[in-house]
Amino acid sequence: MPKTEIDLPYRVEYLSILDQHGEVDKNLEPDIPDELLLKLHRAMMMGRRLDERLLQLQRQGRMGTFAPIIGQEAAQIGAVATLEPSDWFVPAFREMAAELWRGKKIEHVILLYAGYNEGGEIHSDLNNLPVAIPVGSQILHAVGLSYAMKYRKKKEVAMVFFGDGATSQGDFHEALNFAGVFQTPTVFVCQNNHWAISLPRARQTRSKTLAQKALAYGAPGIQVDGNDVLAVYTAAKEAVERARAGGGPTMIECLTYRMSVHTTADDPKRYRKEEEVKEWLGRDALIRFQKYLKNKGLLSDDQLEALEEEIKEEIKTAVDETEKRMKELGNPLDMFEHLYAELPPYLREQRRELELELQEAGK
Ligand SMILES: Cc1ncc(C[n+]2csc(CCOP(=O)(O)OP(=O)(O)O)c2C)c(N)n1
Ligand SMILES: [Mg+2]
Repeated sequence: MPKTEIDLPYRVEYLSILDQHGEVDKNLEPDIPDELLLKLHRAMMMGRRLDERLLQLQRQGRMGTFAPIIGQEAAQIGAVATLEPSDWFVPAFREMAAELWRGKKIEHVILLYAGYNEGGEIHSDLNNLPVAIPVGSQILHAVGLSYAMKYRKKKEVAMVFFGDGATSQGDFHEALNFAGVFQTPTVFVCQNNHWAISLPRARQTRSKTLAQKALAYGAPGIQVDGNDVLAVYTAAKEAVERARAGGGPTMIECLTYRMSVHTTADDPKRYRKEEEVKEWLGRDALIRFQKYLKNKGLLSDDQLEALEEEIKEEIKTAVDETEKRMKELGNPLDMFEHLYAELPPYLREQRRELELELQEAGK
């Protein structure tokens, strides 16, 4: 018997609609209402400007460690914009722009990164999971949520975000396998920003794409230009619609770049070349989208300037109000709450000791 080729049901496509020069492929251009296009743009701008402000606050010692999103605005907003509020949004730890889209307040972003419990408050009216620091752990949670949606015969889907590094975790593979077998309504959004702290994408896997990993689990995988909000939106919309219609999971690999530090505790100059960063500067997601909106007559220089002002003002008000609120929060004794229903004796002892110290210091 001769060897024959097995005809696999999926191939991996690459989707790019708005190139880095702002030129749009008319055949692929999605039909997005003007109002939504401007909303996507505002959300991307807000993500970038808040990111810049948070970095300043951290450098001034007014906030703790955080993971900047700069460069990844299109991958986040393009994907999350295809969800309904009743769908589930499951972030990793670098999705601030998407979190704001899903209703998280700037105040909560700052409080969380400044170390206040209140920043991690669960809002039961929002179908969002909190930030997940253990790499890849949230992918399982998203599959569990979407399995529950299917079990309850609801039409909701779960969209989960993770990085290129997370695809090396067992959790990622278990989650995809379960999603494939049980055809859960899950959309896996991999933000391949080319780095996992100091480990480059090439050291993560020998595979040509990350999207192809879905194929082994019987799910479609697509690679998109993650700095092209139109491409991300198009791919995510198709994936969400398929999941909602009972067609099972999809993985979307967004090719993007981590323009800044891994976290504010990192110095990328020690492990990557400046030329690489410069190359990606030319592929900026915001600039090309602004060109597109200007060409469509939806955005003028004056409107852009006014929007910059409006966003600056919104951030300033949020920072001022949050810092005012911080003065009333942050009892150090809070650290003993929420882990045990009843504190073990050694922690009770430590709590008492700290309480006395605080009293003595007049705090
Ligand atoms: C299970 C686990 N191992 C290691 C870490 C330390 N760590 C934090 S982020 C990170 C890299 C993640 O890379 P990637 O998934 O590409 O996401 P990115 O940071 O690029 O957004 C590592 C190793 C962790 N938080 N959790
Ligand atoms: Mg990464």
